[in-house]
Amino acid sequence: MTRKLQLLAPSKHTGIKLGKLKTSAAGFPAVSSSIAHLSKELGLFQGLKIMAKVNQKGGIDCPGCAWPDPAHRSKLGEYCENGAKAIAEEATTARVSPDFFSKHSVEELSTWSDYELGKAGRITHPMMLRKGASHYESISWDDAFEHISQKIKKHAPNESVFYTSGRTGNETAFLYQLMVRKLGTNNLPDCSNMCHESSGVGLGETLGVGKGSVTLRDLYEAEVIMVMGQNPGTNHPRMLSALQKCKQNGGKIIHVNPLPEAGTTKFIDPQSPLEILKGGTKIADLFLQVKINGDLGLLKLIMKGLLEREDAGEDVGIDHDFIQKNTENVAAFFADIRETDEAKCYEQSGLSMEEVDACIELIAKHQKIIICWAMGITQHRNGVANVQEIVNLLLMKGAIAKPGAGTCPVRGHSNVQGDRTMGIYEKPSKSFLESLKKHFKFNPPQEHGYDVVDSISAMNEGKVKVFMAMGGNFISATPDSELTAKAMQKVELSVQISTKLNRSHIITGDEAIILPCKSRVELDEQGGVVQFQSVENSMGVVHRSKGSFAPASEALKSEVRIVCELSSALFPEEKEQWMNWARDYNLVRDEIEATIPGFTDFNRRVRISGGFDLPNVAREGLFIEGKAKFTVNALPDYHLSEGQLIMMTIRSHDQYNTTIYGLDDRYRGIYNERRVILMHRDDMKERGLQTKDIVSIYSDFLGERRSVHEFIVVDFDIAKGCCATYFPEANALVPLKSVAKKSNTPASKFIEVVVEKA
Ligand SMILES: Nc1nc2c(c(=O)[nH]1)N[C@H]1C(S)=C(S)[C@@H](COP(=O)(O)OP(=O)(O)OC[C@H]3O[C@@H](n4cnc5c(=O)[nH]c(N)nc54)[C@H](O)[C@@H]3O)O[C@H]1N2
Ligand SMILES: Nc1nc2c(c(=O)[nH]1)N[C@H]1C(S)=C(S)[C@@H](COP(=O)(O)OP(=O)(O)OC[C@H]3O[C@@H](n4cnc5c(=O)[nH]c(N)nc54)[C@H](O)[C@@H]3O)O[C@H]1N2
Ligand SMILES: [Mo]
Repeated sequence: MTRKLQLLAPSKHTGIKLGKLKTSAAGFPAVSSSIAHLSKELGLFQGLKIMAKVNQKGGIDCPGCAWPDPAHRSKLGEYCENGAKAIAEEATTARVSPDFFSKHSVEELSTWSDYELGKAGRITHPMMLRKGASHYESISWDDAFEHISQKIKKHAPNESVFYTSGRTGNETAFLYQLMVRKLGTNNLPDCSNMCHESSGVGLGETLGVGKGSVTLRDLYEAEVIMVMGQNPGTNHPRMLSALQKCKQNGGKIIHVNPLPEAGTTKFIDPQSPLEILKGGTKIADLFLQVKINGDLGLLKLIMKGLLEREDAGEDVGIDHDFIQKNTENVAAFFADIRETDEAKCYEQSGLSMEEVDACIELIAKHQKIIICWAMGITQHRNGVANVQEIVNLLLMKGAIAKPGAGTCPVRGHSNVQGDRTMGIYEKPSKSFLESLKKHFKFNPPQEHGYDVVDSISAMNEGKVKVFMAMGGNFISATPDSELTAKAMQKVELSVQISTKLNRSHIITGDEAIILPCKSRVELDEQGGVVQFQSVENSMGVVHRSKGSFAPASEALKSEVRIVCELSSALFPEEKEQWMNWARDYNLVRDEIEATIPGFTDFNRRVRISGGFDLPNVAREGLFIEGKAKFTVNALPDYHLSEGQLIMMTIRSHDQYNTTIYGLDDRYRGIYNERRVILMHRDDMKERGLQTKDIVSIYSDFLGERRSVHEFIVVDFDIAKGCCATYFPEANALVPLKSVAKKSNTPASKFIEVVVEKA
């Protein structure tokens, strides 16, 4: 029997309600919303008890975003509304037990939305979906490991793919990549491939390190912070306190976004009663409502403006000393900027001369400049070029490797940066492999592996037999949902190590296994001793994360133990070694110290309150071979045909990636509905559309057409010519081959679409 699954999430509506666009973030509504989510999932008392431990030194690292913790922590718990939701989601009392699976067939579950699947609760036991079966059945841990290891060993190493999502702790990540490389493949795609890969590549090539250069203190001291392509009020709410501190110290904030996001307009610190009474701090001094992908044009206009003002005798703070001592390729760069096609820059950015001049003025007058960015910059075909133009501007001003200045790519998942440091990377460096070889005495594979997009293509071509995921939701998070679903169905066995149910447990290979794991908030006891893992935040600080709550089910294993027991099945002759690691994570940290630079004295330093900093050449001004590189980047090359709009896929206030906490997007005033498309009034008028009309959206790319239906139009303050839908509902429109040059990141923020009334 073959299963007849619904490949795309259902398109049913949930009953839209529209409110007003909010102009401030956090404050009382954020506090009450956190409490509501916590009470619903786990009861008020338990909820508040957990929150008091989040992001305290030695406590639980918030599984939400990767924003760093301040030196002085709030007594109320250093958390935000969306951190509270992330924790409520994992600490929920709802359970997905073997009984649940016997009641619901996978065919039935394929008609549930991501929201409904997630709300079903925590998975309690290992489960297996046998070939042709309609329901998952229980399987013992030992049988599961044996079955997976037999399947993996049956095929060539490169016929297996091992995905990682960025919530995985360092110790798990290190052992997981070691297991994979011992098997003989570098097929280690991760969520970073879809996220900040463009930042990693762009920064690595120019500054010598694929990470940001600033610390929290730098943000407080900066004179100008540009926030580009980022929605901190929703996705990094604790960043708003840092922006607020910068403002209180006299700093200026420039917000570049096609949408006027609430948190960047005004912030009311929920942990400060005084702030709530005062009505908060105005955050952005200048809001530049760029068109989608107009950032490169804007940056070029700023840099050209600086050069021209200097030619006219004005002091605009171009740091020629710094440039001469620390950089190369400046001549070619200046020549390119001078030749910039201004008209095209204005057209692509959609900004006026007055707006750009106001921005140049702020940049010209200050030297301590930080640029922060996230997905609005990286998820473009020219994502790497965007990042490199940001670097160019900072280098021009000498605004790097100095207090109050530098690069700040704001990371997503709480340990996505740490996972990379641990070797979760399909293109490992020669030195990393050499270090593994020397220490573990085996020959790691040299050939690069598949990233996310290449994995999907390989699956589609039938080249992948086993797919395994350490967390995440590959099916919903990846582009081209229908193609990806079909590709996954060509795999023989798919394995998910997960906390909660999602579409990747439903759209599977011929056979599927679910290995349920403990979450970060839960107590992890091994050999009678409570263990902790370490994580690295967005600013390169490594610190502990220790859970303390009773696990959702007694049958759960920790991620470290799952990797070690599977490895024992794969490499029986090494069983003793792997089981020692499973019993004592200190021993894993010793291996990390022995193989990865920057982890000297790891076991001692990780226990220091607040953790320790990893070395960072860009922060220290050392760069590659001593020089930072200016680069020449072309303007984005696109041409919209008649009637086309540019669409971005973004997060609502009530979701964590593919985990949907609720159906509201409070700051944007959209309630109880996710199948919406935000449009500019003029674009609606041109198409004869009104708010609440139902439309189909078509994406045309390289002669192929993709479509989604039953989306509800919402009149919104968005840059003209642009529209927005939520991720993952609109992922079916993102063409697999529309990717960033060099980083291969899906261009989820730039989809050429046509919108038609249904
Ligand atoms: N609560 C919560 N927190 C999260 C997440 C979550 O889903 N929920 N996800 C985590 C992860 S993995 C990540 S990567 C981060 C994501 O954090 P963000 O990058 O803030 O998330 P997105 O919703 O993708 O928002 C992108 C922002 O860029 C803007 N934008 C889109 N295109 C452009 C453009 O071309 N130019 C400019 N200037 N702006 C543009 C959008 O309007 C939006 O404000 O957040 C992390 N934190
Ligand atoms: N169109 C579009 N697509 C996008 C994006 C976009 O902006 N637009 N953003 C991209 C980005 S930035 C990212 S990072 C990716 C995210 O891609 P993923 O990281 O793959 O997706 P998540 O939704 O974060 O994964 C959620 C699942 O992780 C599991 N999980 C949660 N906690 C744990 C844990 O502690 N351990 C384990 N083992 N499992 C756990 C749960 O089962 C949960 O359902 O999506 C990308 N896709
Ligand atoms: Mo991300």
